[in-house]
Amino acid sequence: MNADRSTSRRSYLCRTLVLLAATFAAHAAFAEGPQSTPSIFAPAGTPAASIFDLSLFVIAITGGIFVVVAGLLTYAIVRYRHKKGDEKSEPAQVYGSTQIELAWTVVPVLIVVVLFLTTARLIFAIQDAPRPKKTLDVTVIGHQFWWEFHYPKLGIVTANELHIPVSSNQQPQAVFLKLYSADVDHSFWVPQLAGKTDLIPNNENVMWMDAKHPGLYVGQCAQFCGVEHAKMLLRVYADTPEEFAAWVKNQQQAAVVDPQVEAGRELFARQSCMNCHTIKGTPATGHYGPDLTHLMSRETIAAGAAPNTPAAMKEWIRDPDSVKPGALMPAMHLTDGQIDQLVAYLETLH
Ligand code: HEC
Ligand SMILES: [Cu+2]
Repeated sequence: MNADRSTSRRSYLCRTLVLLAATFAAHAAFAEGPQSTPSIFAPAGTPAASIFDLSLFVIAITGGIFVVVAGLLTYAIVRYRHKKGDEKSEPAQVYGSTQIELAWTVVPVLIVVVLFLTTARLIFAIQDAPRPKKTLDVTVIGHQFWWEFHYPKLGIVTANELHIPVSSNQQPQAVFLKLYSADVDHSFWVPQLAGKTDLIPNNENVMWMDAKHPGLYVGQCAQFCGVEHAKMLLRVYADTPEEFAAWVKNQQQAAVVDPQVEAGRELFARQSCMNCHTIKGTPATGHYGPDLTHLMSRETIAAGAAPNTPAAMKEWIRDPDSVKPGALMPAMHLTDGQIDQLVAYLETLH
């Protein structure tokens, strides 16, 4: 009997250890760099890593509760199931027990308090983290259904694809974001780097993040903001210091002026494109849509709804709604020839 019990206890311990090891192996396998889909299981930044650790703690506690409750339930179902010859007898009738009721009230309250305190402590720890010496400031403005990024100290404006320098032990680097909205609530979420933060009209929110491995981190708007919310994707590129410096240098230039695409440039100014889009160094200074000065430095268009290829661009200009239903750029009813000229022009904006 005793021997039996200790073997089962040992096999239970074994299984728990295997499970834990598997969790950590998965963690380690994931932890190396960016994933192709948003993932909370592969933290690559300081805030994301502490959130991941907290979520393991929460899963352990709630998993423990699940095992106890499901175990007792299974035991009760099996042990007290209907048996032949039982028809006459009645189970013991219990009318209230102060002890049991106290236990199942106090214990859950304590558990909830522990979860609440650990979560609140982590939120404040992340928010109040000391600022490292090297920081990058970025202002993020949420729009239906795209992201506007300003780098106030660098004089850069871009959209949907955020470039940040990678953070290493030798050169720790953090990015501080100020978040605003031009219309409705949005939420900035790149799960491998940091937690969610909402962008709220007439309100400033702040958050910070760092990226420990170079590469592309994907995310998305995490707050329903209208018809095209699902295609309001986010891309954060963690560049090596050299890549980042080159990117900054290019973004600071005015738009390329290529005489070969004069027709397209004129068309852009004549159609109302320029009322909604800025192209630095040209009369186009609209702010309703993304800055197109360095459009070709982006890998996607329309907040990740399509790849940045000439074909997708043509389709986008012909009928934005067919690429991204509900997009707030109108179809301009242009001829194929005009669209070709416009795209030829846009393709020069490196
Ligand atoms: C009424 C304002 C408006 C006008 C006019 C307009 N656009 Fe747009 N444009 C937008 C908005 C808003 C977006 C972002 C849509 C989204 O991603 O949901 C956009 C996105 C784009 C993009 C993708 C940019 C990126 O980085 O994702 C291109 C390219 C573009 N417009 C080109 C044009 C051209 C060319 C014209 C003229 C034929 C034009 N737009 C006219 C509002 C406008
Ligand atoms: Cu949104």
